[in-house]
Amino acid sequence: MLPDTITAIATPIGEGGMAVVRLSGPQAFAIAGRCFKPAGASSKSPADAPTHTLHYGHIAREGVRVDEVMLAVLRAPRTYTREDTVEISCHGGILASKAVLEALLHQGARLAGPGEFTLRAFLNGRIDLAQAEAVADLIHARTQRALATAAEQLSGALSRRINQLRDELMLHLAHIEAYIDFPDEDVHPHTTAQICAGLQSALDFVDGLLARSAEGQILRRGVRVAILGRPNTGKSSLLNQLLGHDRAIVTPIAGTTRDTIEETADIRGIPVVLVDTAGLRDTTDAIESEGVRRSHECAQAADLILHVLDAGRAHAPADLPELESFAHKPRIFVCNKMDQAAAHSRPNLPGAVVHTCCLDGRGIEALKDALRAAVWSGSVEGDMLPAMINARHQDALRRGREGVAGALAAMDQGEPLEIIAMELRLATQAIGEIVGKTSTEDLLDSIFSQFCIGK
Ligand SMILES: Nc1nc2c(ncn2[C@@H]2O[C@H](COP(=O)(O)OP(=O)(O)OP(=O)(O)O)[C@@H](O)[C@H]2O)c(=O)[nH]1
Ligand SMILES: [Mg+2]
Repeated sequence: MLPDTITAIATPIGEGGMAVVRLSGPQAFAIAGRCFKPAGASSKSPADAPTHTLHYGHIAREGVRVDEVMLAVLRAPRTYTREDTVEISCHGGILASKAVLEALLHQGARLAGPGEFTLRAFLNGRIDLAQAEAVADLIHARTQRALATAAEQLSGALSRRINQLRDELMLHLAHIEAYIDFPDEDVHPHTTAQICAGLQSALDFVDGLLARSAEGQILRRGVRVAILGRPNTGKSSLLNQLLGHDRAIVTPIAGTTRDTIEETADIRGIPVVLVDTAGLRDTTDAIESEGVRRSHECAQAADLILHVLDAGRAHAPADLPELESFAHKPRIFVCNKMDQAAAHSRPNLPGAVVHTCCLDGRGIEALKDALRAAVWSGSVEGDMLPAMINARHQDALRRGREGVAGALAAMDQGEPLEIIAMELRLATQAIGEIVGKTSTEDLLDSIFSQFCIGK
């Protein structure tokens, strides 16, 4: 149990119907009791209230009524932090919730730091580190898929598999250490074969998780997709089609779009930041040429390029420099205006091609599929566990993999058992870091400082 009692406004700052102020720690009921005046027929003071009950009343500070509230009493250990917790639902709006918060601070609570409630949940053993990270992923999720994956991870899906892996590695390690303790005994070939098979399957499992790490990054950060091409090919029309509403101005005049336009869309569960750009051409117009410069800049920053071509026009020599200048990026060629009578097919495009018509939306669904296929790693199988593998997990998995591979190689080459044991110890330690079996204060700081206050 941590000594002090922390409090924070858990809802976003701003005007709203309601706000929630949270209070957690050993003094939660005493502090809340000094501020709360029960008013309902069955409302009680927090210290006398049964757990998981709701009470109507007022928050007062130095005898002055501050707000009319509903107060929830949640007794340890069945709470978010595993500590005694009070949640006060007060009126929304910056001042009302702040007044309630100040009343609690005045009675001896301390203002919580970012993520401190979740940190306590971790320190008190309710969730592990991978689950704590999933809380942040869940809050920041921008698509249904990201949300579902984070929820799965929060429920412990990844942690269970990681713990299982760690247990298996420890078991192999224990076996080997037993042989080290009895140097006269030779390792039975059957045991060696068993350990090798076990380590190999551990390796496969880690590789499977590492293969999903790109997915985690995509779900967390999204992908940047630049829509590029010659003027008037239908880039802005394409943006509007992908968004499902008329965001950008569309006209038959070449050079309509000057500034870049950025919008986020949920495409097949992936958060995609679409950037519409000015049509690429040589121009003497100062504004347009600045637009063209920005288009090139967008191409540089993008993860993927949608290169829009006018299917109604034959391949123009002017297209060539652009075809080459984006060749280093993953790209999809969008042959737009497929409805035009003179529509040409472009057989020699160096990459995936999708034909679209932005007037009636033909080909847009196929384009969404192509987009998903281009950014989602092909190596991932559908029935594998969904996981938000982040950079920290990735690093730990890589080190774990190195240890397991090292142990396997050492066994293969008949190296002393001590070497194998050392490699396995490194591996179990690295794998344990993912769920926080081994963690440092710096690491906890860096993880929880990314949370919002009140979580
Ligand atoms: N026939 C036909 N016309 C289209 C299609 N898509 C767009 N257009 C028309 O083409 C013209 C140019 O469309 P925009 O979306 O403004 O083209 P853009 O590439 O953004 O042009 P700039 O911003 O000038 O570079 C408009 O008149 C659109 O209505 C299509 O699939 N078929
Ligand atoms: Mg445009």
